[in-house]
Amino acid sequence: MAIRMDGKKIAAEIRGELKGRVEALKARGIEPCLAVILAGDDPASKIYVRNKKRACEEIGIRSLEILLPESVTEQELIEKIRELNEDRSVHAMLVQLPLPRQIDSLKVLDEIAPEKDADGFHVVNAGRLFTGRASVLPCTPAGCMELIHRAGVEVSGKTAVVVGRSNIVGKPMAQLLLNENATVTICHSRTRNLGEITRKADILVCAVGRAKMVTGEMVKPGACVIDVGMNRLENGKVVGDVDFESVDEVAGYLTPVPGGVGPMTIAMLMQNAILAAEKHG
Ligand code: NAP
Ligand code: L37
Repeated sequence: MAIRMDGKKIAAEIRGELKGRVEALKARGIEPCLAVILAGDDPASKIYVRNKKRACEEIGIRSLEILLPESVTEQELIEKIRELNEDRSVHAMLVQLPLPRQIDSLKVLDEIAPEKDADGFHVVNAGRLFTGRASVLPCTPAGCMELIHRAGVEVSGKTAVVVGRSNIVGKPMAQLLLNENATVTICHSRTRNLGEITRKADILVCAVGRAKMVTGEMVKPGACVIDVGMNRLENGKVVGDVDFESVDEVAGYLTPVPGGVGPMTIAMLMQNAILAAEKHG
């Protein structure tokens, strides 16, 4: 059986650590505030936004929830972002993805003032990450790195494989692993012989969105396997991209779903919001 990387527990520890930083800000007269924009009614997004709001409440960050209808126009959304950019009491914001299909996400994300970009998705922050300058890190990849570090898994010199190449998970994940001197391969929907490549990985990160696609025979014995996937089955159960039972037999370290990367994503979001208030409060 693999060692469990308990994101739920580690995220709770991190939130505890962050409370002190919130108190220090409040002592300076700054109440950190995170605005969360949710457009439309994607059911998964609603759950994630609710969990983000709860985490804010727990550690003392003011959260501002902005709900917009599925029919919202790109211009309306951009105007809301500009209003929040101007609002001195708002330190950080995020736009929950996916957005309704009439809206160009990249265009909208680039409207967020880079210093208030809690997700690190603004092109300037992405550019800073990819050119080796300090930057606000995308929450999910940052949470995965934190799990790897806290498990004591070495990264430098290791073979890492990331399955998935989205701007929000796969690409920044690969970059963070590269920054720590892993030898990184990125796989995607056109990759041939996926299993042959994943079997070489000392560190394997799966961010695809296909239930249980990574099975035990695709994993190197002893590998550290991070499951980013969140897939809701017809029976309502949430499972990852990793077939937990078969991979558990082979891997050295494994994250559960739920209770793995999800809570870490939120802990890193809280950290980004606090950092924004510390720097620009
Ligand atoms: P996405 O934008 O849909 O990207 C999925 C990636 O998987 C794409 O790069 C795609 O390749 C690749 N892919 C699709 N089918 C494949 C296959 N058969 N073999 C190999 N690669 C394949 O998704 P995302 O936003 O990165 O999210 C990925 C998963 O993580 C989803 O389940 C999402 O819900 C979850 N997620 C979880 C968290 C968390 O905090 N736990 C946060 C964000 C996302 P192409 O580029 O070639 O299409
Ligand atoms: N800002 N965040 C932003 N933009 C996006 O496009 N996808 C995405 C994003 N991601 C995000 O919010 N991810 C996320 C995923 C899972 C959780 C929270 C955020 C989470 O709370 N997961 C819990 C349980 C969820 C459930 O029961 O469905 C977990 O334990 O994994």
